[in-house]
Amino acid sequence: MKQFNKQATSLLLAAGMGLAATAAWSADNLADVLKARGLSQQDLLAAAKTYVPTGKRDEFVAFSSGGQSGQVIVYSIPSMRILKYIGVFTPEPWQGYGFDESSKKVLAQGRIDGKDITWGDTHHPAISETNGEYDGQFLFINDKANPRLAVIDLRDFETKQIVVNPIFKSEHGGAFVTTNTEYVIEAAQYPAPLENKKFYPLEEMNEKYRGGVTYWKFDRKEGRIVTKDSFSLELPPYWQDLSDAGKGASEGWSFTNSFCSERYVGGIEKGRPPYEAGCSAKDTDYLHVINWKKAAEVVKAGKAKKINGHDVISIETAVKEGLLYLIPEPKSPHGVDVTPDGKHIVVAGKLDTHVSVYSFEKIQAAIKAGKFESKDAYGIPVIGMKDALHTQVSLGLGPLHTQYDSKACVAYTSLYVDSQVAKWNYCEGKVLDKISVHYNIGHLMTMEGDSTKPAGKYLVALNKLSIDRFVPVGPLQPQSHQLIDISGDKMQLLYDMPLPLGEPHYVVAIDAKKLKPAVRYKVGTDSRTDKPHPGAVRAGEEKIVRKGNKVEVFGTLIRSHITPETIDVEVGDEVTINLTNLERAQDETHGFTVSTYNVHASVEPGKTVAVKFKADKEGVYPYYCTEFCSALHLEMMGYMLVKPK
Ligand code: CUK
Ligand code: CUA
Repeated sequence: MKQFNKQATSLLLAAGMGLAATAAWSADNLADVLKARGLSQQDLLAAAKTYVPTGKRDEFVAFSSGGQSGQVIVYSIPSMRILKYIGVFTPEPWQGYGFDESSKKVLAQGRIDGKDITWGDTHHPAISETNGEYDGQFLFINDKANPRLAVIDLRDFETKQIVVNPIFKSEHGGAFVTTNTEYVIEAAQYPAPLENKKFYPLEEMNEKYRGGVTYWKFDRKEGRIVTKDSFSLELPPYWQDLSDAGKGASEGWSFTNSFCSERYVGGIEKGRPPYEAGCSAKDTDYLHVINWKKAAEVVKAGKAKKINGHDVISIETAVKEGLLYLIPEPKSPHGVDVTPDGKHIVVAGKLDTHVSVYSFEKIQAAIKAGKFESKDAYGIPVIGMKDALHTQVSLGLGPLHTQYDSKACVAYTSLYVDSQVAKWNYCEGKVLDKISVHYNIGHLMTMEGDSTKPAGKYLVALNKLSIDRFVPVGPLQPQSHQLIDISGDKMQLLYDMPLPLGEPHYVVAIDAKKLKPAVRYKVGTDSRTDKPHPGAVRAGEEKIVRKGNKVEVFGTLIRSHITPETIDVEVGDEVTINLTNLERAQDETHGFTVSTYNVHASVEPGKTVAVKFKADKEGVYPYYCTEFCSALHLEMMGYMLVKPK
């Protein structure tokens, strides 16, 4: 603390003296500003640690789940400046996502049972990894409500693919990637019949309802998930929760928590206790320990069954092949987080004050020796808790999630009920420090903190409540992200950022230098397929082609002109307008819309986009560029003339 005050004071003095020497205005004197704004030396130090002056850039880039918005929010650290929203499961007008033809096709991949689903409940983003380290190439995120997974390419920060889980009805334990992004993992949440073809009453949960884990095969070269090479493991109707992939020592394995292994059938209307009571009756639930590498071989050997056209390893096969084990874990846990070296698996208690640190070595020894304390109701071998535990540490009320530091053995765990972050040593099992956060922290995140090489430095607390932190904006308040300095022995709170788009369950942050985003597309690219767009034309080749009642425009955009300038159609015509942005200059995006036809395109340099609609009403419709791109931006327009038939 002494050291800290000395630093702050010298900073204050240095800055104050510099200003005093050049400016006579009292308002420009640092000491006066501090006084006028009621700021302390500690505030000044926090500001100096987070302020990024104009022209300078942040050190880390964070990808936050957008929660109920179904989007991803990108911000940078330590300034906490928001850089971008990425439309994922939800239309996003600025990017034309859901308003142009190519992006509509991406959203349509997320149709379920023939229904368009244009919202999502995003929970867990995951950055692609090489050798367990973030490589900055791709981002994955799950949708809990409508079990889906999305692939975002970090060359252009665009959503490229949505896959629908063929057997789950909700999923939560994902997205987490294996060490070289061979697979993207997601686990079910609320059990349901896997086929989903037939009704079964809740009373038949034990027999007919199932959970599971899906391993989506990722083709890095194509940047897409290959559904036919993906598979799932059937699991009992224990309500699976968070998962993590093994790494280092535990590479080839994955871990999935559960709650409600009671398989409780509600509820009050049937004279039984409600779910929250019935699901917490037992003292322990099960950690699922899965050998996914071996599971992939079992699928290759043809031992999986097909459910809805998807390879599923039955519980019976998984047990026979030695793929699946259970370990008791204290009552209704939440997060499971593998340590950077892969040797330990940390399970946070939620309804128990402890974090339980399991040893992968001990788990393997028990498996090798065939030392199991019992089998569960589905015949899965159960390893004794004592035979697998390294240590247990009582941290406080409501431990939820754990992240790691660059310092050996140092972990941070969120305490939801206590509204605190606990810093602790998982090797020796002791608490090192605690800091209060405002309020009810869910996840927390350290820089690259779930990789094999955490970068340390900063921690972000993702708080569920922000009461009294920001200017009130009505009953629905923003979430809050609090930036904490973890470089010293004591944690220091630096900054509060409101996050106004949804509940950002989880965030991942990567060293900004690892990201290599493009500045423009190769001319004529369809950004959603990464392939040449069939509607692309070069300057001078613009044309309008009419076939029956189909009118197709092949146009271009360049400052400050839309070619063609007029489009003549007849009522009832189906109109497709392809537009290629011919700009070479960086950041010279043009937008495009046609009055009242609910279409919008964002056309970045090199991109080709198509919008499509039926010209169903006679009249005069201006179209124009929606980005203020030059002094003649307002002149960048044209007319669509819809004549009567
Ligand atoms: S969950 Cu939200 S606080 Cu979906 Cu990872 Cu724990
Ligand atoms: Cu192009 Cu405005």
